[in-house]
Amino acid sequence: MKRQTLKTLLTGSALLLCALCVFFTGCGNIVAETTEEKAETSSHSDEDKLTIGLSQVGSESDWRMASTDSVKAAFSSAEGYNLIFDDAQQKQENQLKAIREFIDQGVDYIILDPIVETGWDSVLTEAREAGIPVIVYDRGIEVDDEDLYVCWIGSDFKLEGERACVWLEEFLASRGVNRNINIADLQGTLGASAQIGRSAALEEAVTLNKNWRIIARDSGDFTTAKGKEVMTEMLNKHGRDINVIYAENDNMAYGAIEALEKKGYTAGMDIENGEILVISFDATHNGLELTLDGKIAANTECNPLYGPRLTEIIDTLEKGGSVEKVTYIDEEQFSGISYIGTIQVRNRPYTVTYLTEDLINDRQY
Ligand code: GZL
Repeated sequence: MKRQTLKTLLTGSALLLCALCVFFTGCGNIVAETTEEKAETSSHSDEDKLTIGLSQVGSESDWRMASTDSVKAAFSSAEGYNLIFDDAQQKQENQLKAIREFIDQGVDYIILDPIVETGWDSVLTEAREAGIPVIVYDRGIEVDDEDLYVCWIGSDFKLEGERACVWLEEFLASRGVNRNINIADLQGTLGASAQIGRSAALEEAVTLNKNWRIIARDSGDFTTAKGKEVMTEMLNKHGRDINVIYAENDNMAYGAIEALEKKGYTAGMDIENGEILVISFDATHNGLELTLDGKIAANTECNPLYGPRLTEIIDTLEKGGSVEKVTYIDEEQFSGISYIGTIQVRNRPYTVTYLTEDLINDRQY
């Protein structure tokens, strides 16, 4: 029997059974709610739902997709929100346009993940004049008047970079590596606070380690494709002179590893025997799988799960409470080797978690 005919027969029986239930129990209307409809049905009427305008950077990376999933789940209709979500496709002009549309629509709150730090003063002034509070998350902004936004919650990107570099120092010392460390820096989107912080940490580490040099630096825009393209150009120019790749996010690390393996090089930790050591950020699922395999030597987490953090901020504001102007989130660091368990950064210990498959599978993203 064709699958479709069988399905039709089963559906008809199910409806007949429902009709009989209604007849005998006299219960209300048959509301054949699909799972999705059930999910959309909320105890909140539309009027008392908060309308949130959220401007997202884009969909450039695994991290970004996890971030989007988190905010969409937290601000769902079932949770009592009307979410207007805009994907700016990594263009600031799209974010500016979206924010102005949110203002025109009279949303209750604007939430912004700013692709770059600057260029927000005018549009945030318009939001303030419209009486709409702005919450900034993940990446940071630089504005003349800090009162243009209620608060910022995000990562300390320079600390992430310092943790990555101190781990590298510890690793090289543990292996007795004294040769020149020639680093290819795959930068994120230029002007993004994640790029600014991670790049600054590397520059600082190079001044502190006399045998470290940045011999190649270019932006891979946080994407796999651009990371591969830029890494290919770097390898064409520098070849095996490069012995460390500092990828400022996992997707560029994926691209870089593809590029070096295509040239017959090996991503690994045995620098003394020609392997190229890759440092990465984000600690996404695929990034941690590569870290477990040793293709990424150390991966510093940048946690994307902002949904619950943002609803908590809005809940506090709605109750007339006050929130911290600046909140840094706690983050972890991972490696596939077990013998560097703690590092000292900014005069305090930070744990480096030894990765296992179970640990990776237990994570939320
Ligand atoms: C950092 C975040 C960065 C990630 C990238 O918080 O903004 O943007 O590190 C993402 O993966 O594209």
